[in-house]
Amino acid sequence: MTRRAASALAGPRAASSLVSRRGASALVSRRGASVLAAALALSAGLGLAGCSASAPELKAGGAFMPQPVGDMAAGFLTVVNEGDAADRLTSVTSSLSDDVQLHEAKDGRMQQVTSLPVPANGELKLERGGDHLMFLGIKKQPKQGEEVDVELHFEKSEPITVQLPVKDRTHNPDHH
Ligand SMILES: [Cu+2]
Repeated sequence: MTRRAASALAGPRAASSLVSRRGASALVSRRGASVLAAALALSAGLGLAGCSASAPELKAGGAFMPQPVGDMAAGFLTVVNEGDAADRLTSVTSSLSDDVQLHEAKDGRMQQVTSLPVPANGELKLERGGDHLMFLGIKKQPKQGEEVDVELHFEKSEPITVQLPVKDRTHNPDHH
C-alpha cells in the first residue's frame, strides 16, 4: 500500500479513537505535542499492519515470447491475483532490452500505457490480440528454447521475476 493511502486510512479516525480512549486532556497536558505525535506515529503503524489482511497476492504464469523477427519483441503472460486488493503492473525490466513497454490493444491498434490493472481476485492477461509487453531495441535475437528474463514491477506488491521461454513466431497457447 502507498504511504499516502496508509496515512489516509490511519488518519483522523485512528487518532480520535486513541484520544477518546485515554482522554484528550491527558494527551495534551502531560507531554503535549510529542505525545500526540507518538500517538499519530503509532496509529500510522497500526494502519499499515491492518492492511496486510487485504493485500494483493500475485503469481505470474503462462509466460512466453514468440521468436522475434526484427529488433522488437512481444511478451505474453498472466498475472493472477489471489488477494482481495487490486494492484497495478507499473513497469517491466529485462536484460534483453532497456525499453520494455506496456501496450494496450484497442480497436486493433496498440498504444503504450503507464500501467495495467491487476484486479482483486482476478487476473491481468497479456495475450495475442490484447494487452502485451513490447521489448524495443532488443540486444540480441533469442532463439527458440532459450529464455528471456523479465522482472515485473507493481504499484503495491514486490517485484516478480519471470522467465519467458522463446517459442515459434506464431505460437499461441490454446484458449479454454
Ligand atoms: Cu505493442
